[in-house]
Amino acid sequence: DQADNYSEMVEYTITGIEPGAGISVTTERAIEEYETLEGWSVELSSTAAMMSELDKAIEQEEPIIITGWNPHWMFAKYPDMKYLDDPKEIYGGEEGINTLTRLGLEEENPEAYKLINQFEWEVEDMENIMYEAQETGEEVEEVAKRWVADNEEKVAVWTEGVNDVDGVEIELVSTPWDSERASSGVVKKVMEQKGFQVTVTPVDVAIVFESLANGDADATLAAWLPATHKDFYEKHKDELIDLGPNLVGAKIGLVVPDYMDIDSIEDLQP
Ligand code: PBE
Repeated sequence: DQADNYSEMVEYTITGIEPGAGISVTTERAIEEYETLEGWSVELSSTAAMMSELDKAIEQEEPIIITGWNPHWMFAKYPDMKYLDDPKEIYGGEEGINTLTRLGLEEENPEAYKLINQFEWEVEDMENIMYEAQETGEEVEEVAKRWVADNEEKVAVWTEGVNDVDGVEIELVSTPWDSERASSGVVKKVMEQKGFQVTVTPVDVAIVFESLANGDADATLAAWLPATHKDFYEKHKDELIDLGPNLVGAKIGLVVPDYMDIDSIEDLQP
């Protein structure tokens, strides 16, 4: 049947992103757990490479299965796409993006801790920054700075009760995706306005968790939980502080163009 053809046409390959991403690890697990994915593999390269494969496939109406997520601009650019059902819930349900800090930050740096703890925003906020950067070609960090200037009311809630400091250094550890460039860029700017000196270091997800656990970094705004970064979180959860979601309503999964006549990971063929 049609699903047979799709599986063969994509050469039993899911088009993925960077090997250091949570969604890459999760996809390896999906391949292990679903009988319909037996013998499949995930091609790992980069988000840009995946997006250009998607671009080509859609242009020629060919089948493609990508590792997709929200918030991202992929659904703004290609609205006719859908998540495949995931009855085993390998990719989780609704994800949040959590804020984590190293042990001891609250005691050693209460002003920073307070601000970081008060940071929360909505999918729409993050997406506005990502779309604008995508459309104008500006760096996400530049758009994030402008967002801070344009959203004084939201920012005021995060800085409420936070005293100004004089050049206190803060090391935010992050990941390289646009979503996290947006959140880290925004919080960096807000902290700088309070007198902090902020460094944002983008690294692989594993390093985000390791550097918090060993105290090299102060905090991250980039932990996708409970599913995407589950393995890393489980490994290090006793060596860090989880301040809960700074954004709710994120999602990850396998995504296909609407013209593919399948709905579930279980419609694929081994
Ligand atoms: N992502 C975007 C990342 C987190 C942010 C879903 C590609 C991942 O670790 O999979």
